[in-house]
Amino acid sequence: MSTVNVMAREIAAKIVWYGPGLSGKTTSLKRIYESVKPSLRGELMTLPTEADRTLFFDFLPVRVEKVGDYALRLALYTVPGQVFYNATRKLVLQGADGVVFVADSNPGMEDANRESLQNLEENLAEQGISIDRFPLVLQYNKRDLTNAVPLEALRAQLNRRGAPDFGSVATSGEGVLDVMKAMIRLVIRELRARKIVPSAPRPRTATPSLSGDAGASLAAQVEEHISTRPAPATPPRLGAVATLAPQALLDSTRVAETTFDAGDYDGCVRACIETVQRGLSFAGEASLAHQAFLLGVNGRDVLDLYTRNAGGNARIDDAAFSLFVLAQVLLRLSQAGLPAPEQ
Ligand SMILES: Nc1nc2c(ncn2[C@@H]2O[C@H](COP(=O)(O)OP(=O)(O)O)[C@@H](O)[C@H]2O)c(=O)[nH]1
Ligand SMILES: [Mg+2]
Repeated sequence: MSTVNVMAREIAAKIVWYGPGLSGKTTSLKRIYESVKPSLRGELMTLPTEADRTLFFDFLPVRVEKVGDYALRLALYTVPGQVFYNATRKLVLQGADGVVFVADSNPGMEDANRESLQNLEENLAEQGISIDRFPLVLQYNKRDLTNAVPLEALRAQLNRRGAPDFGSVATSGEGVLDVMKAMIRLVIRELRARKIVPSAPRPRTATPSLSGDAGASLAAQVEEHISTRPAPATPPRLGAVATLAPQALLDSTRVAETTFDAGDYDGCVRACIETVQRGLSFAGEASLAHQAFLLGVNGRDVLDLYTRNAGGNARIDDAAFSLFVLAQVLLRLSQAGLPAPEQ
């Protein structure tokens, strides 16, 4: 869901690392994090479950080179690969501008690779996007395994379309940046092809493109930003974060998720702050920092959440961060058995 901030001359694009569980998505994002200059990157946020499998998503904001006059900000995400997390995958995939598909070269994973690619295709199709016309890069990971499936076989199974593809060893970092660079090139090509970087603001009467393909979300976002920003109607549904919410926080958690889906990032940040505040209060009468400490929630994240509210100009990464903090709080509350049933 690229957003263009004409005033700040900034474009934000969303890239998602997709693939079966344990194929190396989180490891890849960690390597990218390490190789981006600290001044250009935000914090890598991951929310692991106890078994160290990513429950929601990893999230890494990165600022890239200029595209024309515009700075490009990337929000990099991974999805949980396990079959039963499809609701989360759909949420993370929403509005993506590009996908890196991380396949596992382990011979036992051939079916899982194919199923995950199929799942990607279906989830994109639900958004009206054809995978054949979507910015896609394939990353055949774990090339270091002695019994790795030959590259040509993986290519034949997963890349009939001939998208850019690379072998990689995420644990050592080999190939990971090639994947990242190829993805950025695709995103920039898309921006240029669709004249997303406008030379001058367009008239307010411009109508969004409805072609439903890869660039539509980019184009629509630009139009939306330049025109009067109508709030798209989104049917209420239970998203990934809301599944964690206790009854007392369910409504405001839903608000946080639906505003995110609708692109109302300010609304999302506000709803997250309100819900986090109420959630933390279940830890007893204490300062915010003390409540966070008692629950085992990262206090710095909570404080950082409050800064995202300033200026009323929240971006997608602010909103994603806010949902991330909210998910942390809800997870800790449920682990602590709070709020107690009589509350
Ligand atoms: N041998 C090998 N192991 C890898 C490679 N990349 C990731 N792993 C291991 O595979 C496991 C799952 O990686 P992770 O990044 O958490 O997978 P995710 O579920 O896709 O996020 C971890 O134990 C990693 O150390 C690789 O290129 N080669
Ligand atoms: Mg992971």
